[in-house]
Amino acid sequence: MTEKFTFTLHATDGMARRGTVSMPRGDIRTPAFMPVGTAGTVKAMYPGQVRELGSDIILGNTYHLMLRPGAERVAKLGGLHVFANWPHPILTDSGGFQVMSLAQLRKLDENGVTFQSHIDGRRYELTPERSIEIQGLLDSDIQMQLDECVALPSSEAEIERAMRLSLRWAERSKAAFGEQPGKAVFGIVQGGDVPRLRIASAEALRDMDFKGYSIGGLAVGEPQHVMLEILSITTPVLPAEKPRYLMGVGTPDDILESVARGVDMFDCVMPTRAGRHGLAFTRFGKVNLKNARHAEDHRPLDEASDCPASRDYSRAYLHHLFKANETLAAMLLTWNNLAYYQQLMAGIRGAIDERRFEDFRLATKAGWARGDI
Ligand code: PRF
Repeated sequence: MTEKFTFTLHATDGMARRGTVSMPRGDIRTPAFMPVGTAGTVKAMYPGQVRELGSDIILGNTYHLMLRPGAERVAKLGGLHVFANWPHPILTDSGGFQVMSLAQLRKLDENGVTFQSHIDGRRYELTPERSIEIQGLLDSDIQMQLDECVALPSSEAEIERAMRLSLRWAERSKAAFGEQPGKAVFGIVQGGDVPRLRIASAEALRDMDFKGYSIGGLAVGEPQHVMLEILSITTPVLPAEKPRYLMGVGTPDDILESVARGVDMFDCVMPTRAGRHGLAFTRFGKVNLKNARHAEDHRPLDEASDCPASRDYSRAYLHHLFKANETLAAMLLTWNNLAYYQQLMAGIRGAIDERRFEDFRLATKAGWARGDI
């Protein structure tokens, strides 16, 4: 822990990096997976449980929290860490991405984006300055610039327009954030699936000297190989001594392949959302507990796991809980999935430390390929 936001690289193995982000509220061991706590809660999990699984940081959303309960109210109640009983680091997304996927009657111009709440239809405006103000009211440790993410496929002209706008918003976000030694605002690389635009975006952000860099605009409709090719050309442009965060990614395989291309931080609703819908992640791949073939299966998801959810409940029981629509179904599978994701990250970090990441990558993929035994 330090007074200032710092990033230390401990080891590299190929492009894979092992590091620590240090800040006043704690250290983040990288490569890191950040569970998504959209509305101030990692759904179906107690904060203490999320921590115990090895999460050093969770994510919160400007968009959801500004609508309900409101950023000023969270500030009055002591900030998001106090409000949500999570005293460790919190990263917040800036809101633009969620506005584009959730809000109604959106209007985007040079100044920012105006929209109607998906909850009560009220009108709001989000500018780069207001997004940073809200993230400050939440007391977020790692804040994101406001950006525009276009879905793929999109035309090159549209991708370039959004990327250039995001660069102008990066300048404004950084100016609004000012100097806050224990916190950071990250610039977000955009540029879709166009290599020259990705490189231009990463170079321009690099020259603005952010404390860390996000890679946005991926996992938005393109095939995995395209995402990985874009990562391979983007990370070499970013400064080696700053952390790199791939936004909204992904599956265990996406994470393994992105670490191999130099990414340090990840967040995704995959383990939590899939858990609520009956999908379990294990060392042997995915298991859909809603499937009738589990109705009389005595075996737990993984008898060798040290997570009670993975070890102490039969697949038959989990299947029953989903069929009966029981709350415990979502709780147990979310727990199993976050435990699996954090075990994967710990495995990745150990392998990079010992310079055996490539063996680890291949062995992990071989485990998934064995299928649901
Ligand atoms: N920008 C922001 N948040 C995001 C994304 C982005 O491009 C993505 C894309 N995968 C997820 N979350 N601000």
